[in-house]
Amino acid sequence: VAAPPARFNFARHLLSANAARAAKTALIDDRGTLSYGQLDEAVRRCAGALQALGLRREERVLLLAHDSSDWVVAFLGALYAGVVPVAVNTLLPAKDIAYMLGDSRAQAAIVSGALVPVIEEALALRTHDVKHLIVSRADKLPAGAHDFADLLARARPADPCDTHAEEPAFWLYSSGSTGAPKGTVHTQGNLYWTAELYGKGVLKMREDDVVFSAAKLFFAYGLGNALSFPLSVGASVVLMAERPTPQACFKRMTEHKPTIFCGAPTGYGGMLASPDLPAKGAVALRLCSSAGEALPQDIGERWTRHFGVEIIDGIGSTEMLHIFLSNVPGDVHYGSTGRPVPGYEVELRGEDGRPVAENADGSSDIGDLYIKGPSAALMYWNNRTKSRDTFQGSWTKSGDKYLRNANGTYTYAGRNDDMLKVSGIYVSPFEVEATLVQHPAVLEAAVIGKEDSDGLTKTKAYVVLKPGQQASAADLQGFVKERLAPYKYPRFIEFLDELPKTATGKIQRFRLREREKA
Ligand code: 3SK
Repeated sequence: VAAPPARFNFARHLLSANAARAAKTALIDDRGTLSYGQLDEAVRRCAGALQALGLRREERVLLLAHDSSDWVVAFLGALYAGVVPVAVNTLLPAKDIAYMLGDSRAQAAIVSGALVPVIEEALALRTHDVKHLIVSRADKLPAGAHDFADLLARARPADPCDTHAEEPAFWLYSSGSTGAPKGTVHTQGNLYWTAELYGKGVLKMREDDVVFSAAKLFFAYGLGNALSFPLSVGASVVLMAERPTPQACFKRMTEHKPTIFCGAPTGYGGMLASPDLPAKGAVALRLCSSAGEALPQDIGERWTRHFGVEIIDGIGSTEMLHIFLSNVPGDVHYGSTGRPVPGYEVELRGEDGRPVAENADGSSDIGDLYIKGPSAALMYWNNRTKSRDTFQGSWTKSGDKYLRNANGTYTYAGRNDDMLKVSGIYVSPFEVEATLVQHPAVLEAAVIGKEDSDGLTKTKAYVVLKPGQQASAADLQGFVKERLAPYKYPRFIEFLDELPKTATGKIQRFRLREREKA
């Protein structure tokens, strides 16, 4: 794959790649469709509108919005203008959004109408630099805010900013087991590399595809699936604002007949368990993709039996922008994550930092996964220590443990920190514990991962109540849901008289994990 030229603007690259497809449908969302011609006009107007508001190259704009064509226009419009969109998770509570506004020093925020209460709460929580609130699809516009559609209608289409392929283009926030979320700074060129290497190279996405991703655009996985990959080949994209419940996904699969569906293992498991699972003949799938957590073999096999299509399981990261280790169509090994994506190298390193030994049959021991490839982020914003730990020269540390099988495929062997992946999203057990102990009845708590019957990880909290205090599991689950993003609440709660601890008082989570397995 040829490298992008030194002066490269990804939004301009997409618009010119699709210049001859003006009449073709680019985006289908809950309100209607946008053709490639309309997308071109809207992106250039959005860039003009941001510039007219005074946003300058490299300044940040927060993007807190449900999936829709406005999300795509806002993201590409900012890139086109050289303004840096900071795409954030719509499930986060106001305190997390307030942190991201402060950390990024965003000068403007583009927000879905339904999320106005969250941004208003976030803006009131701490000092920020936001000078313009732009609302997409508002029923009622807050005082002083701009309506996204009106702003674009009044704007003059801009010329593209002559950005460098390697200049900061957009951010995504990545979470760790401790500390604040980290603003992961990606370049214009990184979107190109992932679209070429994975979208075209592995998934073989093509112009006649209709692509639907249950993973939202604010996740690196969804951003590739539903924006940079399909628009790089002139395909059509189905966007859905609501939560990806089985019913919501089935509705899009049967109405819009996507040929490619992208989801996470929990979603596949939920759909297979649903009584409403459509028949093979009611959908038009040719390929499915999975990431977020390792796909259990049984889920992959049952899906293929039912629909007659493969699920291409891979692993990526926010830091590498998309998938770097993957199965490929026609060569799927369920239960493994496949081989390195051409264009990337992976290395398994032992505790001494050196590559793990290779056995005579080509297999290896478990090691820490490192990746080398052209789509690595530049750094974590404002965090030199964690940047240095993760981005080590041309190698990026993933935080996952893997082993290599004799046939060259790789198999997931857990994390090397305490993070849990629940429904494909990272959850820090420490954050859930710290929230549980704020409940007046809770003395202490320890959170671990517990596999459900599909082999998927869910959070389980062990809780010790204060003497004489009462609280039910439902009380505690509700308490966590009110304070953290809803997916972080513990699905299981068990009450104990005391937690297992070391002589120095440290909680022994491994004992709780053993107890779970027993
Ligand atoms: O979780 C993953 O495997 C993943 C895949 C693509 C992009 C980003 C991520 C975190």
